[in-house]
Amino acid sequence: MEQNQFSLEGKVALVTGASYGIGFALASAYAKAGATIVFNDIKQELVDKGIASYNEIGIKAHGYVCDVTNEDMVNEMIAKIEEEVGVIDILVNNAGIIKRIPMCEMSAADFRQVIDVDLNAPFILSKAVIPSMIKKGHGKIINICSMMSELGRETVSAYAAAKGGLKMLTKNICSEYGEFNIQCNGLGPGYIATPQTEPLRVQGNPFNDFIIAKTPAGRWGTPEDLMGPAVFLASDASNFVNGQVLYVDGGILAYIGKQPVS
Ligand code: NAP
Ligand code: GCO
Repeated sequence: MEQNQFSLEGKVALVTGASYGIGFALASAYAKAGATIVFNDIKQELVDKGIASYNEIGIKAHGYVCDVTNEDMVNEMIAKIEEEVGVIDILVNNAGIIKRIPMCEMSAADFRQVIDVDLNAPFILSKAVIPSMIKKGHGKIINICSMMSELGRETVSAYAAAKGGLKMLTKNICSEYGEFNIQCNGLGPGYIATPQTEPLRVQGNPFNDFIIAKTPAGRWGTPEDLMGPAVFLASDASNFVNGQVLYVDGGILAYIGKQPVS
């Protein structure tokens, strides 16, 4: 076994949408494992806020303003990163949105916007980094999937369609580029306490109790729960793991749910 095959020393990691939330936690884990951190966000003020947050925990992060759905902006950002920081070894397609609307009340524009950020953008980002990964002889692409890559629920039709598609994009990148020593895997968080799920966790929302009853761990996950699995997928320790989705869900996908007390 290689010396410390979990080390990311000398690697450049781009985590999209990582000013806060899950992306921030993953980028912080990568920095602690030795990687140089690059992230983007849609607004300069969020990039500045993100850089300050990374600085607070002793991480010098490189931040770029980029809307991941805009292919020209993405290509410009990747070129700038390669010039200013280095070729990207690890790409985490983390940026994502959700719109919780009953399907028959959802506009096609809203549906398209979710697909654009959660599925089209990972395609755009992956297409932008793969050629340099091939030249370099290795690469890691990690797509942030979801319980909704496997399950549906009311009001999240666009999100589930996107995250289900993202699971299949993951398998396809594995199939098409595995021969170039590029590993593309999904990381599937369960229900995690971040700004995205805040509306579900507010006091008195029955969904909060539902998730706790549905999770063998009996709690919401935290971004910190994802850090170790994310380092594994970004490191040499997973060089023969490809096209998989690693679910970090406290057991939700395996469990029918706590029996109601009669
Ligand atoms: P979050 O708190 O809402 O953060 C999402 C991040 O993505 C924000 O920084 C946001 O920036 C950025 N973003 C959104 N649209 C963007 C765009 N077009 N271009 C660039 N950046 C964009 O979400 P989170 O909970 O950390 O989730 C991160 C990822 O994990 C998402 O893909 C989500 O689907 C997935 N996930 C979350 C959970 C969960 O329970 N929280 C579970 C499974 C999977 P702005 O603030 O500028 O919008
Ligand atoms: C929802 C939640 C979920 C989580 C996550 C679960 O409304 O059901 O937002 O979609 O964000 O994706 O893995």
